[in-house]
Amino acid sequence: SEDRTWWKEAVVYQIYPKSFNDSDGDGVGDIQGIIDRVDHLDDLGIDVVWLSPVYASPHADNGYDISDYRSIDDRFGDMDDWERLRDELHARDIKVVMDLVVNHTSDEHEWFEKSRRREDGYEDYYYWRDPAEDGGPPNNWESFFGGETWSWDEQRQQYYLHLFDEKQPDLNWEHPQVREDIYEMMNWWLEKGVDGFRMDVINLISKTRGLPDGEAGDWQTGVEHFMNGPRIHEFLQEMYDEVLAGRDVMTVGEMPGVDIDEAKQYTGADGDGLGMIFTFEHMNLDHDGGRWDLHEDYEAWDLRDLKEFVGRWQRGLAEEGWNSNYLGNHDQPRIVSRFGDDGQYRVESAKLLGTFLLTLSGTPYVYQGDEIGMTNVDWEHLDEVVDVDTINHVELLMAEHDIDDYQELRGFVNARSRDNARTPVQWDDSDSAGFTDGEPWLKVNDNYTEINVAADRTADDSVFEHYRDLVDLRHERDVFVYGEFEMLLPDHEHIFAFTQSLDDERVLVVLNFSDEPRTVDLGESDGRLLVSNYDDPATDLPTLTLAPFEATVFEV
Ligand code: TEU
Repeated sequence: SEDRTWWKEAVVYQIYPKSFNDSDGDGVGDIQGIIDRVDHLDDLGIDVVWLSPVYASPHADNGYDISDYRSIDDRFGDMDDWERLRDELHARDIKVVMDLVVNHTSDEHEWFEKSRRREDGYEDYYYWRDPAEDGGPPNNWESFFGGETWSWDEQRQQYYLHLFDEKQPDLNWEHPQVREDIYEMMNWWLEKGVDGFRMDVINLISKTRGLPDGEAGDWQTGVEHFMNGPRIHEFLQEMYDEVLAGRDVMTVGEMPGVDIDEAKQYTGADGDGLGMIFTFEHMNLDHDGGRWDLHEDYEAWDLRDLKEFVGRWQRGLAEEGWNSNYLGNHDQPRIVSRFGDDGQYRVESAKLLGTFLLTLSGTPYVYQGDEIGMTNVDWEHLDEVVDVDTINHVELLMAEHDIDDYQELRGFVNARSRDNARTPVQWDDSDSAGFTDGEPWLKVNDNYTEINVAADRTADDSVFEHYRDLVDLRHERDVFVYGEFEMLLPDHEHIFAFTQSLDDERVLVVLNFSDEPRTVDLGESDGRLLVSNYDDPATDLPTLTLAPFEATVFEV
């Protein structure tokens, strides 16, 4: 982390294209819709856009099931649109990072179609197996979306492996030609001017040879055979040599089930050549086993666990590797509903979370809509939900717990569903929140008349403006990017306080993660206020009385 580079200093903004902005009234967001809103991004001051998949896809998983890596889906536009978007972003000094989904393709990809016909050269592009002796699936691995990881193919008369949906068959990375095809495709996109890749579940691409049964445990059965598998480092190093070496690009590997030592292998100086990874530890704070394990208190989490996690990773990658910081994305509930208060203190807590995200060392990722404090949704009926992960898990839970009325699970779904983050961005208070002139593909949150970009940006206490100020501050002061993190009050249940130091600069961040006033002694006697989310901030160091969800940053 001693080497300074643009992507370490960048603030990344994630766009989920289906839900961002619709320009043609078909109810689905599109690339022209993004172009129409590029100034919103520019005003926020972000440096990089990570675009969730826009490639040709049947959308069984909203584009994470790709049928052609080299074309743009009709829903979103065409390659000319994409090139115009690239140019509009580049003209504003904003880089564009594409989602790279290469653990699996769609079953409608021509490779899969050739493979199921056993066409010459394509027989082994995927994991095909005969049934087990009892006629059932070849092993006991469980899917991320619940249920089995094997589906029967009538045409080929064999099972194929899918760690996600049955329409997302896993590519066989053992086959050298598969890897060559992927590297060639990556090079093709880099030559078109993309500035990097976010690599979808990239630590799942190597599976234990022979695909043996997994041990049943707290998590999905089989993870020990497909997370950080035996050839993962070899494959990533090869990708580095074939594609990334010598190019000034940003890479971030999405990696469920990774610890700090592994993170160093993936991103460290003598590692595999990735820039950074997304870890999931903090996404598991509100559940023990799987996120869909039904238990009481499914919304409860403990700030001390978050502190333990953040402290460990901030320090763990301080010398080697690099942190990427996120609180939410398109797979998670809305951050203000999960970690803040989406009622009385929505504005304050949305700003507190922004303060937190943008003052940690590492590269921060802002998810669309969080810059105005968008919230979770009430999923009144299951037929309002589109997400395959939610629907599958609800069906499994109903069977497993003998539930026949969705209403018994509604609260749990409201807390967990990925669709919370996928509702259309609320631009203004007109019909469908200004997202579309048509019928939106997923319902708009009812609160759009109150919570929307137009209203927020004209309000005195704008969440957007708070984010923008923090982005500016981060650009001005390297201490927020490269600082050395030190936790204060590690055992406090409600206050998250830390300092960052770099050379002779030091900053103190104090966050009250509760809906009550809290008084703390920080042991710092002098400080100049840099940021606050209240009009009358607490500034009397060393003892501060913080209002509910008050967030304060000092130079000390
Ligand atoms: O997500 C992978 C992942 O591990 C999860 O966040 C997953 O969505 C969750 O565990 C389901 O319960 C990535 C993408 O971000 C996600 O949108 C895709 O659905 C998935 O890979 C498959 O491509």
